[in-house]
Amino acid sequence: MKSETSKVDQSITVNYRTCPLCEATCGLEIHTKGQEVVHIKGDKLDPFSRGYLCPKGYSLKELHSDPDRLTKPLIRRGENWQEASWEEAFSEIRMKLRPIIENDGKHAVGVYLGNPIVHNLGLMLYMPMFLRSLGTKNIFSASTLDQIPKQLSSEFMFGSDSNLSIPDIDRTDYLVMIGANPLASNGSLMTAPNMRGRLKSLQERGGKFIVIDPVRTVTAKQADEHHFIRPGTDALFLFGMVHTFFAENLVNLGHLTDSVHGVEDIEKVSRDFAPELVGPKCGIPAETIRSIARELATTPKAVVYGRMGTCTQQFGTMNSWLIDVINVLTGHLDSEGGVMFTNPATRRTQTKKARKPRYNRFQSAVRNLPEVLGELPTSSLAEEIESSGPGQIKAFISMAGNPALSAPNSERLNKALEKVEFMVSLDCYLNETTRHADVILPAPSPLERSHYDITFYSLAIRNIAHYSPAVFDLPKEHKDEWETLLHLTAAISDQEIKGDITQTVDDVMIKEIIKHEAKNENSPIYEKNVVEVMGLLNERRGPERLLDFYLRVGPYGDHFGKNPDGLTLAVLKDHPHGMDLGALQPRIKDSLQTPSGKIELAPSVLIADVDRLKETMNSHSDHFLLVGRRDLRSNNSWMHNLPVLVKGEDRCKLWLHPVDAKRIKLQAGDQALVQSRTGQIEVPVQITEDVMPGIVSLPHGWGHNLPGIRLHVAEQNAGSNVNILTDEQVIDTVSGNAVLNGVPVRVEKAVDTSIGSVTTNALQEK
Ligand SMILES: Nc1nc2c(c(=O)[nH]1)N[C@H]1C(S)=C(S)[C@@H](COP(=O)(O)OP(=O)(O)OC[C@H]3O[C@@H](n4cnc5c(=O)[nH]c(N)nc54)[C@H](O)[C@@H]3O)O[C@H]1N2
Ligand SMILES: Nc1nc2c(c(=O)[nH]1)N[C@H]1C(S)=C(S)[C@@H](COP(=O)(O)OP(=O)(O)OC[C@H]3O[C@@H](n4cnc5c(=O)[nH]c(N)nc54)[C@H](O)[C@@H]3O)O[C@H]1N2
Ligand code: SF4
Ligand SMILES: [Mo]
Repeated sequence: MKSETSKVDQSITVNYRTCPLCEATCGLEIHTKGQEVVHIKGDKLDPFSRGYLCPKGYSLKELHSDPDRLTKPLIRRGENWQEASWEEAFSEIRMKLRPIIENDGKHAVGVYLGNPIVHNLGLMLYMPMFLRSLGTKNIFSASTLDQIPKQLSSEFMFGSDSNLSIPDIDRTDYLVMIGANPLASNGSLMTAPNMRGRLKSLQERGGKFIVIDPVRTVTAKQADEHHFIRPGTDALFLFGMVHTFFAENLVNLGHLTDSVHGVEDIEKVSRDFAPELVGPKCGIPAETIRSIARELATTPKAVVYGRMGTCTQQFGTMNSWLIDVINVLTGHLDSEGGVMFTNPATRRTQTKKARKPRYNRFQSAVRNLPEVLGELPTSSLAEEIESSGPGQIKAFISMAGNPALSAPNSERLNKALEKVEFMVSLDCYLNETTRHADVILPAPSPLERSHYDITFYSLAIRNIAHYSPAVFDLPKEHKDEWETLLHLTAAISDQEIKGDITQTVDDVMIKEIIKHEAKNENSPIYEKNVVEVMGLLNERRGPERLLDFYLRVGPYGDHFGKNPDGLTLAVLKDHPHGMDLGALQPRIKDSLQTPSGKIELAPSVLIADVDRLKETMNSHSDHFLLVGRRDLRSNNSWMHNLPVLVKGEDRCKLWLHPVDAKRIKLQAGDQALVQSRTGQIEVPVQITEDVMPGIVSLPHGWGHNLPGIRLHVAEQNAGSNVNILTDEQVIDTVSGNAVLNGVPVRVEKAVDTSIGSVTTNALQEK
């Protein structure tokens, strides 16, 4: 699987490859010499990123050569880790997992799926089969620490969570950005490299963008307007705008007039939220709310976009819903410069069969929380491990996830993970989560696997397709993760599977997928013979064959001969810098999958939730409210072991407004003791007017000071884990999503500053 290359000099090979680290999908130009990376820069010929990259793109060099990165399976033997062969590791897993499944049933196995899965072609393509064969309802993921509210509101409104509305930022003239900081995060649910450049272009063409955030972020500083908002009050702000549309006769569905259900219901519920009433609660003057609403309604190309900050709070689903309600009421949904639906190259043809929302089909055992899109809230993971009784999780599999740092009340989760009878991790590090495992299966370096951003091209602001071959051959003794998933599938199976698993199971799986597709009367291969299609596919196994299949039946595909000039994997390989398939086009009629065939503007579950908003409207608290913070050189919890990303000043600091600092007698550099219902940490203070008074901010993903980890660089600069403070009991009750922002905390000067940044709870553990 050597990459397409062009020779610059005798010894250097130039490889073109999409960066798999964040949602921006930048094209990289990677210079290698033998098995070493010499240099990484942005690929100027990539039609999407045009040479842009951030410091993390460059860090792939250090990630590839990180001596702490695992390359061999590890099996726990008493207190020690033993390197093992893959055969030993899989047979250990089978020996320990099968009895648990046989005695306690399939739901006794819990799974946690982490964020890097969506950046990994093999894991994305092979995970559904693995989860189906496991059959557990105890599936948890980073989605319920992040965007599931948006997925759920889209499932209700548009009939599917694959219909996420994406802001058309290259063509809009007016952007209201709520709870997002793309200049640090590089954008989310809005795949677009070089956000700084794109936002600048928006301004240069006479447009305007407004940021609504309790922090004056780097993005807010570039914006035309920034308004501080009190954390957790976005739904009031959004309802204030909806109210204004109706009160001032600004509703204009435009081209959507015949496609919307429930406008009257929205009008009715919005009556109680006049800007004059909600303004003081969210800290934004009524007149500002009205004027933003007016500008949104009267600018032909305008859009509201909300992200992390709007999802990870108690009204996450309501916010996600109201954002799309506003885009619909102003006629900006499915319209150029508004929010649009993508048409990715691997999009599956819909069966046109409308289905009910995938919601609340089962509940969690302890708190009875509703299932959302096949999974349960990660905020309930610890209790599902702790509480004995039917459905208790006894065995646990973590895949590309670090919930021991990423999930709320991580102290409780760490204790719970100690209790599971048997745990397997698929990961590249021995870290805060995988230290609890009994078997760790190593993931290859990102440069040793091929790549195609199946997820992010479905969230991109243009239709893009870019296939990257592996930069380095995978060493023989290693396994790519799709192979590992096939072996794991075999390991949990009730019958022992003999022979070459990566051949046999892979063939069975793809046959099933083709058979299913051939039954869909809207598919270009409807009623086609499965064996014939198999014969026409790329002769490779694994992700390449499956990707080729999806590309060929997709909207631009060759449709196995019906559209001979169409897309195949071979065509993509002839475009090493990637292909731009054009700007987003209106496609609502083709996208909607609701039973009514219309946009459901007022889903009953969401309308019913409005009472909860009213109940909290007058609540007061004398606590500080803690919000999160991302930094360009971070990637959640797992890249702090790379010197290029952690050198320089300590970034795990508590931001505090000068007025507050004076009041509680804290000075820059002091250690603050921060306490919440769930725990306490000590962190150094940074005083800044960039946070709203009453608000404090801390980044997540730090706290690399736990015993048993193997992260030699990260340990030097451990920082404190903010999720010791976040509360697993406080959730968005509709989606079960974690509340990671607006967490009530007390802040005071730490008594003993000699403790440094070590968390007090971690000290107890040591
Ligand atoms: N450098 C870097 N990039 C990343 C990541 C990373 O860790 N580091 N993580 C990746 C991941 S997994 C994701 S999901 C994306 C997230 O990408 P973004 O959504 O852009 O995430 P953040 O930068 O956390 O921005 C969230 C903003 O919400 C604000 N906020 C907090 N509470 C509230 C509130 O109640 N209301 C409002 N209106 N705002 C609020 C915060 O102050 C913050 O500025 O980033 C991705 N990219
Ligand atoms: N307080 C607070 N908490 C947060 C957030 C916040 O803003 N504030 N953000 C939340 C968000 S948006 C998210 S998405 C979650 C992320 O939560 P998680 O997904 O649980 O955490 P990550 O830090 O992304 O951990 C990724 C894990 O995958 C491993 N890994 C990396 N690459 C690969 C690979 O290719 N294969 C395999 N098998 N493993 C790999 C890493 O070593 C690491 O163990 O965190 C959430 N937690
Ligand atoms: S912005 Fe994201 S995709 Fe681009 S180089 Fe940085 S981490 Fe990679
Ligand atoms: Mo995320």
